[in-house]
Amino acid sequence: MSVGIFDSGLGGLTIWDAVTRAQPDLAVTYYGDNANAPYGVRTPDDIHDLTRRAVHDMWDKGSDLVVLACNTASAAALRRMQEAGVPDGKRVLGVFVPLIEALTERDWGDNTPPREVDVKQVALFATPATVASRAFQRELAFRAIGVDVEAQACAGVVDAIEDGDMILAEAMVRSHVDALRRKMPHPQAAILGCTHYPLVQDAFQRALGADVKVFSQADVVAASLNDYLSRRPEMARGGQTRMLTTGDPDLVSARATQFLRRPCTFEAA
Ligand code: DGN
Repeated sequence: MSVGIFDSGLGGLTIWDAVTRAQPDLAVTYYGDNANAPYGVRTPDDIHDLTRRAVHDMWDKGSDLVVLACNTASAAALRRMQEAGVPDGKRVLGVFVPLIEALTERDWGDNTPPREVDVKQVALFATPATVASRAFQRELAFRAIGVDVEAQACAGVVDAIEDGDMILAEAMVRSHVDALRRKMPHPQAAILGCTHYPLVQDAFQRALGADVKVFSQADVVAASLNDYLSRRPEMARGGQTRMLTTGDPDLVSARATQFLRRPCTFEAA
């Protein structure tokens, strides 16, 4: 069975890329719900229903462990799906907990009591939908982690990256960092809470300065998945690497190859 990586569209390919480079022998199924993308403009109920349907399809196709690479889907669907209960032997994970673990340098799965963390001022950069959901702050509060989070909704950055206009994307990053600094002048760490931002990570780091630790979701999720599978090897035995889409496979393959600058061949889901 392969490990599943789900995204509403192309963005999760940054995570797929980091995972497959970190673990070349791991079978990973990427699943893009391109027919229904983008999720960012949909209602939380709609995002939950679409995500739930796709995850069940991935479980049926042999990925017992599914990672929701999309922040928008994680924010709207993950906790609801976990609370509703997942079938025996199946798992669905999101992207916020690995980020929190990286930020606090500890594993939050063991219910040990909270402790003081060194980082106190955290900047969160994400899409307007993720910022509006406050899911990241909710997960921090759930674990009683006392850090100040200032969120900046980075309207336009995803579209500029998808259009391949990196000059515009980087200019937008600078302006969003300026806007964040007006609210929080001296963040100690920055979370890039969107699948697309690893592609402009250097621009974020330059705009924030070398003294701000930038957490890239792709690297963080790849490291966390590696750790998770080392403790549960049965979730990753066998299977094959493949890319599935609910959209038009030829169109999605061409756009994905351009987006990731790495050959991508999709099949119909
Ligand atoms: N995949 C989405 C995310 O990580 O927030 C970005 C794409 C979108 O929703 N427009």
